[in-house]
Amino acid sequence: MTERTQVGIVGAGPAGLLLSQLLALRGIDSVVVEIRSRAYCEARQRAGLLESGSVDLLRAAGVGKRLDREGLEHGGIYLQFSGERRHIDFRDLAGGRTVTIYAQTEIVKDLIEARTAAGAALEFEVSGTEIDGIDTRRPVLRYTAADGTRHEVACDAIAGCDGFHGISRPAMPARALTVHERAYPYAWLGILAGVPPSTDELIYCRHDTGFALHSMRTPQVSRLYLQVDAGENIAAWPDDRIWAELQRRFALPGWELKEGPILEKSITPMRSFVAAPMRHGRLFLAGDAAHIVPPTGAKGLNLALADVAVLADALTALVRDGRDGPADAYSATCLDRVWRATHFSWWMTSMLHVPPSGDPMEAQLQLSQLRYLTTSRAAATTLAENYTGYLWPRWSS
Ligand code: RFL
Ligand code: PHB
Repeated sequence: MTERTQVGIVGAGPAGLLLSQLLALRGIDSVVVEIRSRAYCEARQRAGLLESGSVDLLRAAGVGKRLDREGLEHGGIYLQFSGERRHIDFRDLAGGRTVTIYAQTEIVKDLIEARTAAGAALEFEVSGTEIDGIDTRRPVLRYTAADGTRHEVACDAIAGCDGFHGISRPAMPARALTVHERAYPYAWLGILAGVPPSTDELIYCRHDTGFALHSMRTPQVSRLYLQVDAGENIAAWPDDRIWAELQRRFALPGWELKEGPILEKSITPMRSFVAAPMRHGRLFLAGDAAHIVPPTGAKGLNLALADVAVLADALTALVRDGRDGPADAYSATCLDRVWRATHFSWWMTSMLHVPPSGDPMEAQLQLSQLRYLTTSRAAATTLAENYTGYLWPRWSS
């Protein structure tokens, strides 16, 4: 079956769904194809923290209603180390800017609902996704739909929003791409717990036995993470061991970590990865398809959404107005912000995690940096400015 659309989009994660929504606001049609089921996409536990630029963009995209009602606005974070917990006040340090807790699962649900209500072409459970002709003005997206029919869609451009393990990045000629990569010698064990958060704002904790993070999803559900060894097996972590380790790392006189049923647990490896350029011919990469950061800076989802704001403008100019300039600038515009976030995420990660070597020199350097951050306004401002979002692209609908 041969069809026609303006933009073919691979992947219905936050990047692909938001791109389809923003393009629709500009009157540009798209086809989104996704290998997983709708239920799987809506349940996959991932990010939870939005920069204010992400919140503004989702509102402008027309999917801000539930976010405004249910999102939890935070004006800072806590840094815990050497048995002390110190607050970093973003409102004061970053010109009133804040961050918002609203789960990626909820953003994906809101976007799928909006796209579906608009009658968009959104195909779940596809297989055999292929991209062809990216060096021409009429690239082709092929896939087999859930009902077994093979589709061929002629496009003006294709957006690869299919995450780190997708097919889009490998569809670019290897010689055209430069890859920068770093693997970290630890991983995160994350849990979702059916217990009200024990804190009003996130706690990033450096402990001699490893990093821990107390985040949340709702006033009833907590999200917590523990540094574990790279390659660790989840079977080695029964619930009581997880809580015992969380209790040990977060311990503070006069404060209690409340425990509850563990609803979900998983281990995530940590890596930094940047592939450049983010465009070849008529194929454009956005989000995790082009770059990965370790989660310590809470940047992955925010980078994906910001890429899409730039890409929606670039594609509007290219396919609707016949102007090449913004598409030509797309990769460089995004990579500036991507490298800032890559540095920030590496810096937060290196400052808070205990290397397997247990190097005492490293420990002293980390503690000195943490004391500096919590005593110098200049140092704290650097953290606040990056954490709340630096270099946000402008979006106007
Ligand atoms: P996604 O979400 O991976 O979506 C890609 C989609 O493409 C589909 N796909 C294909 N579809 C069709 N054909 C193919 N051949 C396909 N191959 C793949 C996939 O099924 C999927 O649905 O990428 P996207 O949209 O770029 O979004 C990126 C974010 O998901 C990611 O960066 C964040 O979750 C990272 N992240 C965090 N980011 C933040 O900004 N703040 C956080 O607090 C935060 N916490 C986290 C995180 C990631 C984590 N994990 C599990 C990696 C915490 C964790 C634990
Ligand atoms: C989360 O809530 O999942 C979360 C928050 C902050 C991070 C990473 C993950 O740095």
